[in-house]
Amino acid sequence: TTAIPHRPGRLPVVGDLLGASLRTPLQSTMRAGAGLGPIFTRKFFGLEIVFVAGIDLVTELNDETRFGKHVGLGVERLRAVAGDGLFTAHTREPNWRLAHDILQPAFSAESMRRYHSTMLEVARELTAAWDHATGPVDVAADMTRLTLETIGRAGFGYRFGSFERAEPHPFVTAMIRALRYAQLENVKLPFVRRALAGSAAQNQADIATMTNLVDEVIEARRREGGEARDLLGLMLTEGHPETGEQLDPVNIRNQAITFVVAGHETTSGALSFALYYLTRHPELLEKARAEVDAVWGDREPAFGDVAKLRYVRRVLDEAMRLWPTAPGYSREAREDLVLGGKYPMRKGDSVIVPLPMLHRDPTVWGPDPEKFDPDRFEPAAVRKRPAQAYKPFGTGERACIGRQFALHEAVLALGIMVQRYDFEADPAYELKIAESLTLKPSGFTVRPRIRERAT
Ligand code: MNH
Repeated sequence: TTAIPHRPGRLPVVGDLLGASLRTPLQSTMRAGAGLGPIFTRKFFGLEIVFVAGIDLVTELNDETRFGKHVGLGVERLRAVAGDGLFTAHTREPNWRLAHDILQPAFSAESMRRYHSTMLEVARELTAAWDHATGPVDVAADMTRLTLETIGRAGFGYRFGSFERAEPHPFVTAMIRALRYAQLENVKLPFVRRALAGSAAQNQADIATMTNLVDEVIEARRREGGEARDLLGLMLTEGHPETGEQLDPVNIRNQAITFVVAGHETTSGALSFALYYLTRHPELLEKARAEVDAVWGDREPAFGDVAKLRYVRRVLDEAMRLWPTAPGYSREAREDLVLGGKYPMRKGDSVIVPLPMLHRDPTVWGPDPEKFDPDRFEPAAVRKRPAQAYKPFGTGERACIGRQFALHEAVLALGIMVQRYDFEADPAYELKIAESLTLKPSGFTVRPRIRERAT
């Protein structure tokens, strides 16, 4: 057995706590792991966490016969919010497969086709707001308006009214705080935790805000009935394709919270990073715009026009390479085994894959992994890379169920923004990334100005 490297200067009792940034655990991990190679550990009090960031070891971890999803760290903490909803469920809980099989049809090609007009309607609300913007707009806040409205309407037939509000919807405020609270699960010092994450009472109130809202949404649908085959419709009426078993009311509430949160938070960040990189690289913005002009012209895209924006898609892929907005996942050993021929693991032992580090592995991405270059996602380049090199949507049977939804929505929205506006960004802005389990650029603003030809 081989010792796993860690930063020098590990202290008794507190371990690697000094120098760790509790507000930004992912970025803290990236700094701690720099130069340590494909596997390293960090220790906080009695807890030692193993991180795996190199392609060969991650390829092993993604082998579903030897490893599976581990519900650990922040995700375990989120069970207070989302219970046995799809994201936080243990694979062994019967409700995971039941809900997975019932909800899968909501993400079929046929369903995506139905969401298109809703996605377009919400994008129009964004452009209506931006057309009249008198000053800089906060990109992450507006992308959150867009994605929250989209999942609300497409999944639940519910309008949050995000574009009519000056402040974020109370659900979002409660959610961000609840996610931060969960993120600080491993902070053992109660006063530090409280200072950073708020009190347990506040957390209970935030969970209640979220639960009450989804209860209201579910109640309204039960009252009004209707034939909608959206997520909520499937949850309330559909049985398992083989057994006919239906979801129970508590699980439906857990799924509703799960989908409202998972269905908007990460897509919002991905769009925000993509726009950030486009404003930093005017020549790439021009290239994206030339594509949109050629493929869409001045028209609104039909469903089939969205997937034709190959370059816009690569911009998003590359943004999610550098800053995958769900920045990691955990894997656990299905049995006693040896990882990489060197590191013994007992059944149930787990490790974390910090995706921004995997996505910068120099053996895969070359000598300048920090460079933003959408051409890395040209089909010929993708074919040359190992299959497990790029995992922004996770891996295996527990990978993201909403991937197609997110990509259709994001390509559509980015296409429309590029089609309609020139962007003036503050050249002095330096990328600052806020973490609340997911990643978002913080304080990034642009002034959108309608292009001459788009009026
Ligand atoms: Mn999504 C799981 C990333 C958009 C609903 N999602 C995951 C995982 C990653 C992920 C990574 C796996 C986590 C793990 O292994 O612990 N998701 C994303 C990203 C985007 C995204 C980067 C946007 C960009 N996700 C969406 C959207 C929805 C959604 C949109 C819903 C409409 N995601 C889920 C659900 C799961 C999940 C539900 C859990 C699936 C399961 O375990 O069965």
